[in-house]
Amino acid sequence: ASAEAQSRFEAVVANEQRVEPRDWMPDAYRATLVRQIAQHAHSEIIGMQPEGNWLTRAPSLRRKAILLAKAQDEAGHGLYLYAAAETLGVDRAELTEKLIDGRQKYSSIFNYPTLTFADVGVIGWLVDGAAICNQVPLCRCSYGPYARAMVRICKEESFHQRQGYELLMTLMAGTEGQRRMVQDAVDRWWWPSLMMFGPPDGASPNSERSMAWRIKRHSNDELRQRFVDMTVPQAEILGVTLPDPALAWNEERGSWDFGEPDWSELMQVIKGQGPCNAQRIDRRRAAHEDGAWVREAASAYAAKHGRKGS
Ligand code: FAQ
Repeated sequence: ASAEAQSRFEAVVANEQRVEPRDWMPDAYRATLVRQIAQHAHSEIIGMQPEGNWLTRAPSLRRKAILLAKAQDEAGHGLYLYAAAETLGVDRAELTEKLIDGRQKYSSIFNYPTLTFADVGVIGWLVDGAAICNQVPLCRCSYGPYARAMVRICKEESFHQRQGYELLMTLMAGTEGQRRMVQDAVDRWWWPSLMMFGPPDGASPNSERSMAWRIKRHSNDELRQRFVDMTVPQAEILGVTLPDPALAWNEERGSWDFGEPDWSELMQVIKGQGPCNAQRIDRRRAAHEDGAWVREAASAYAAKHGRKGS
């Protein structure tokens, strides 16, 4: 690259403008974006599975319609994100192959099982809540197509978070058994939700460079703290206990102190040894193989259409 292209890129980033697909960019910047956007897209697609487990067993038609709409939104988010990745010169089919071969990652959180319907509410409240904390700053990411995709995704995530909270409010106003079910789901999802933000800053090899490039705007620990501060008052209103004896208001910092997540568990799950990793990938692979005829038909149709020039 010419020195001029390099300095133009640096100026765009420094001046809070957007880098666009046809602009020159460093190879490592492109590779970092492909990595993060692909992981993010894969997470949305794999993330439909834990909730999908409850689609046929939702307790009412209303709850079923809501859950179906949420899962459809997630499919849409996956598609916007794959489209954003394609503007960087990678092929969607190749990204899917890498996911099902285990060469690319997706969020650790989707490797935990959904044992009761309260898990659907807790995923909305905590998992979508964490996703919002992490993703709102990505609306200001230096890469234009990713930043723009995040605007719409965040609006829908906010809606998902509220549906989860409303579901939990309803359960908490129910029977003693329903309240216990909510507490049990909170106990199981709290720590994995904190792990969604990634390893602690000292063990996060990508953060520094991603922050310098203004892909990430805050460190993993900063966002985790923001999530805890946002969630503690919501837990109080809901009437559940967050399973962390170290949670305490820190007057000096104006923030909540909290305990240390089990980082060895996060590393195990990222390496593929979480409770549902194998099942999630098997299901994704089967869906991909079962859909081969649809892709073939769509390609044949596109080829025919292209020849006619219409
Ligand atoms: N799970 O150096 P860092 C959703 C990997 S929300 C798995 O800190 P970075 C909505 C990391 O990739 C979930 N892997 O990495 C929804 C790296 O490995 P690599 C998706 C993780 O990139 C809700 C290594 O560890 N959201 O889907 C995790 O600077 C409900 C070292 O880590 C996004 O993807 C983890 N938790 O920071 C859907 C948001 N943490 O790639 C359905 C965009 C770290 O070098 C239902 N992504 N790793 O091989 C990001 O903000 C960042 O990529 C982080 C990680 C913060 C996740």
